[in-house]
Amino acid sequence: MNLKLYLIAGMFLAALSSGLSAQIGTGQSMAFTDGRGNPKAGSVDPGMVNVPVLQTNVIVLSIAQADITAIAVDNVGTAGAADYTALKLWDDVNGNALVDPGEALLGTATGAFPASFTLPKAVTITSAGATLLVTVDVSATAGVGETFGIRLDPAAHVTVSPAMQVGYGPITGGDQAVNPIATTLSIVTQPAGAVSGSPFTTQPVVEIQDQGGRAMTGYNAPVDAAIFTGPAGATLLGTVSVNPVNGQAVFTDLRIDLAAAGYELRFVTGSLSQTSAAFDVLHGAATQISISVQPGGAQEDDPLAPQPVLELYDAAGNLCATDSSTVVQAALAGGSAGALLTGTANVAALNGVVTFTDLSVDTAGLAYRLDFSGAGLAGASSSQFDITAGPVQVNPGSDDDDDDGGCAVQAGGTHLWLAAFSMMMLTALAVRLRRKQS
Ligand SMILES: [Ca+2]
Repeated sequence: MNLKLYLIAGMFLAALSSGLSAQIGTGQSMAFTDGRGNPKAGSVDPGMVNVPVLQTNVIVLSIAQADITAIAVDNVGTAGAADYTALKLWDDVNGNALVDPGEALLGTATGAFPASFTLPKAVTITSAGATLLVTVDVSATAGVGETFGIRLDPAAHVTVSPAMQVGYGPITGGDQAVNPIATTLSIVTQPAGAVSGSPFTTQPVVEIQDQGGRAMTGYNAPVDAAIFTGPAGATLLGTVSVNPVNGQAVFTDLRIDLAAAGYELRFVTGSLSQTSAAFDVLHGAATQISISVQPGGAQEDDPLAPQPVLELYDAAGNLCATDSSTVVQAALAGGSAGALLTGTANVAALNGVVTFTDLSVDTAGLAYRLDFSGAGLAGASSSQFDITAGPVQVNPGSDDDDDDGGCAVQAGGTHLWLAAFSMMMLTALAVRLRRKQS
């Protein structure tokens, strides 16, 4: 075996020394041409990887196959070798000049140019040809304006086995200039914790990003926020236009007045925009009382008809629809001096509605009203109502139906209570007497 190789090598050297080198590979050649998608000049961002810079079609003529054993490229951009973090050679199976899943990495290269790819194994090219793609990984510190460009000189930088003529070329890809462009508005913090009229507890943060997904730290055009989805009449309050710092617009005091579910915000800067995730705006604490049913007049000691019904609202005017805890107290005002309000005067809200059920006034009079109050609530007064006297029994011994001298008989009221109290006292007395006797 070895002897055979030495013989071949010897013949090769002999051929060279005898000036017959042109005969090597005679009739056998390998063609390198521009690929269909040889990348055109474009923009890249520091830190981008697998940026296509050169595509070439390779075809073997006159024999079935050959192996590329080494391939090297030249830098024709302005970027220094150190800015090429890596050069990679790919088998671009689908010929689209992009690295796609499943396409094989044939070799990598770094260092000074011409850069030689380390080919883990010889790349076999058949007579059907192949499409090779060279990509660069751009250093994160590559400067703006630097260009990355690669040239392949088949004659000078491609080594094939068996040795044969290679052409054509050189083949040069398009320069990829480092030129970060604002391509994406990304919401890095979604708005959350919204209560009507109060700044969101989690304020949104949006970032302007370049084609590599990195913050455009020099971008300073304002980012505007607006309601994208929400009920009619809702208003986004606070500082709705923010100038980015280091590529990020940090909102600080956004708030929405109307409580509703499923709001979305829209952020816009220049031609870029992004819509937030949906969020709800809850109502705030109850601060206002609205009387939805005014109390009506009645006969003394009879239930007011109708009974008052109240609704509780927050400072922004939202019905406090989930408030089932705030207690409202009703107090009697106006009318006859000394009149008493009876019934359940302290009532807790149920889903923001306070419904009184058994209020009554014990004394006839004109122009009564009810004053409503509660913790954190601005007070409210009802409209006026009158209380009429109950039926009066004709009793010559009395000229005053409010007299409690026992001459007048009234339905209900203090007289009945006094009668009941007297009965209780009498009973107690009787029990004590009976105990003493026994
Ligand atoms: Ca591809």
